[in-house]
Amino acid sequence: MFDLEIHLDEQDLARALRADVAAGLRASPKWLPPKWFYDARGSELFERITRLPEYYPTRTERQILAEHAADVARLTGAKTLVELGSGSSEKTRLLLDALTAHGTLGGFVALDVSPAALRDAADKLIVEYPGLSVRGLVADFSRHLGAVPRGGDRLVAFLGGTIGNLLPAERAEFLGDLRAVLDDGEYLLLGTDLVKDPATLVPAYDDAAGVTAAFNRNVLRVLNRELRADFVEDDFAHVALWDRENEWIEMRLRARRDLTVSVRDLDLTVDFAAGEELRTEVSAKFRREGVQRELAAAGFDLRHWWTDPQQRFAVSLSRA
Ligand code: AVJ
Repeated sequence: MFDLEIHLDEQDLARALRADVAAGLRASPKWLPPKWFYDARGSELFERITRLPEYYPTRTERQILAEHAADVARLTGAKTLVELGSGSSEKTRLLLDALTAHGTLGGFVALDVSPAALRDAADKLIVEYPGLSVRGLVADFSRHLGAVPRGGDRLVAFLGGTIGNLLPAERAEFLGDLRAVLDDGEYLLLGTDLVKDPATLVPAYDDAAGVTAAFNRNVLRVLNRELRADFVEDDFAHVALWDRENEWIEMRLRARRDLTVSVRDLDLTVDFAAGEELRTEVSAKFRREGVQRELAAAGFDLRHWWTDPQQRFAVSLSRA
């Protein structure tokens, strides 16, 4: 059984994009939120990133989940798995298998801004897990957590290190909101990329094949299509840098020369000086103490911390 609930329609998305672009391109320094990378082409480029030799997070998290999914099932005894920002729900199968084997699982709820991703994922899951009730919520995890159905001994999975794409204040708000929709004793499974040598970090965001550069520039195509802007992709260089103070990777687009860009649907003209940078993504890297502190501040008790042998990535299990 599959049911898709829309909490965010095309019009809401269009309105949010306009507001973000209007604010971000008028700001100094200029910025755009990373969520606008993920149209069909951007999602496809992200899938390719996850298979690059330099991009270790996806395969490392999968390895950790493969090793500990049975622990997660035993420790939580969850009846409902809720996945936030589920995308293709690929790593979810490890959890669904473990919870099915443990005998407790009844339902799966996937929340994502992309109805296409939810439909594709659900079509496969209902065949692979007969009897599982599958529900898709078209929603934004930073705005619609209230849409997650209550009850049912839930385990919320927020994987991939996506929490790192939120700024610290946004993270605190998100974790607080999530804790507020959970009952005492329910669980959060969180994937966080860890602080490590910039010689490993930077190539993960600036690969030799240029896939991440294409992914970064894809946001300009989204603006051209959705808001009738006239960005020329080749006018911008892909930049990935490690910010030591904040312990995050930043992706930027750097103007190769003086430019004037128009965004017709916003009646906006934007000047870029040669060398000027537009920030398109922050990807924070974490340490155990920081994760534990942020979770505790939101009312979560970090109970388990699992990593790979090289300590590149961590999956933690916390109790609400
Ligand atoms: C969405 C968190 C998995 O920040 O690593 C990949 C997105 N950006 N390469 C990340 C991304 C550039 C990614 N996550």
